[in-house]
Amino acid sequence: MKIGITCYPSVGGSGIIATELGKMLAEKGHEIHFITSSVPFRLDSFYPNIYFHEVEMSHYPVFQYPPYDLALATKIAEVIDNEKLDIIHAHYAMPHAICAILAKQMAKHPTKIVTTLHGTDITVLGIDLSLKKIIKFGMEQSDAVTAVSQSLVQQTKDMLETNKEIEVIYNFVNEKEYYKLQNTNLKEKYGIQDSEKVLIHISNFRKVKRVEDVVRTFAKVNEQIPARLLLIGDGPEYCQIVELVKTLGLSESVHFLGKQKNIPELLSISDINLLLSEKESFGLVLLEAMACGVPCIGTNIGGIPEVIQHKENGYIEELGDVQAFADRILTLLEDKEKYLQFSRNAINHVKTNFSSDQIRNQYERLYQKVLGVG
Ligand code: GMT
Repeated sequence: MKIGITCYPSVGGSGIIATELGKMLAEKGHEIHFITSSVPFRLDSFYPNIYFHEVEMSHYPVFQYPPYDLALATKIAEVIDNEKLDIIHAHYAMPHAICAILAKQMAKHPTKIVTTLHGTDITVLGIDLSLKKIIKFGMEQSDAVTAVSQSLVQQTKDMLETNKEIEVIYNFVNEKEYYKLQNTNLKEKYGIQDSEKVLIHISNFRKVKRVEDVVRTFAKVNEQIPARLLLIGDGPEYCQIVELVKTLGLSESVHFLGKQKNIPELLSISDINLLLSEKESFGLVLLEAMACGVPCIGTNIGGIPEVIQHKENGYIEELGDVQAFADRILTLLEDKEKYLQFSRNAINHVKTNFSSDQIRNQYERLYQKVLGVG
């Protein structure tokens, strides 16, 4: 098949999934065309059947806002016709699915549109009344719609009041990159003693990620056992979190590492991963951590309970219950046998339910279904 993929190319779960899926489909012999504003950051090496089409913008002073969405729609239409694309896979309804629909109408070559909902388009934009109608339009006009969790399907149906069929296709992790690395000397580099436990949180530091709860949970754990907290990522809450860490007197034990590429290595020196969000349609970082054998603590929110198996490979507690998060972490870290069992369960859970082959096959079957082949 000839498949066009449009997504946000920057760091973030949706960009990672779109790019890794493109790479896997290419490995299976499909021809992949990324149509984005810049080269997706995970497209880091050469693949003979992956093409990149940059959406170019002209900056005329007469436009108050550069019309990126229209430029994207035009580019998609151009690529559909020039490359005779069978499918456009849009990651996010807003604006990608809407641009794809416009492009389909402009193009001469017939193509089908598959849209994947990743969360923020529905959970945030969907409640903005000025955008609700157009998001609903983008979704309903797509030939097939998928969502990354059952919870997101339900939320979409409730918020957009739609009967459109939405198939759950979970996220996956690239097993070639995400596994526990042995003999890394990272702990030494950060001055972490073998006797210290390592907690990790990875996010874009948006308010919804509740990084403050992560720090407060860590403070409670650190009162009982020697521990360190690795904070990976950057975003709007960063400065406030730095202040909080100082106020709590934790500067020596909390490491702000900013945006990092060596996530598997950082996860490999970590004992527990925390994702305490108030909105989360899936939580790709949970899969990444579990693939490296790191049990996770998460909130009873959105898709998180579909990823963490409570009392099997991690714990789910109510949003904001910092004491409960800390108690669970302490129980797990103080019981070596139980910890090892959780760690093994985590690896098996990812292999069994979120393997890249399995998820790629699901997308492939969906493409074939909308094309009426196979
Ligand atoms: O979480 C974010 O703020 C980034 C956003 C994105 O565009 O990557 O993540 C969304 O899509 C990911 C991939 O499907 C999911 O794992 C995240 O849970 C989802 N974020 C939210 O729902 C807040």
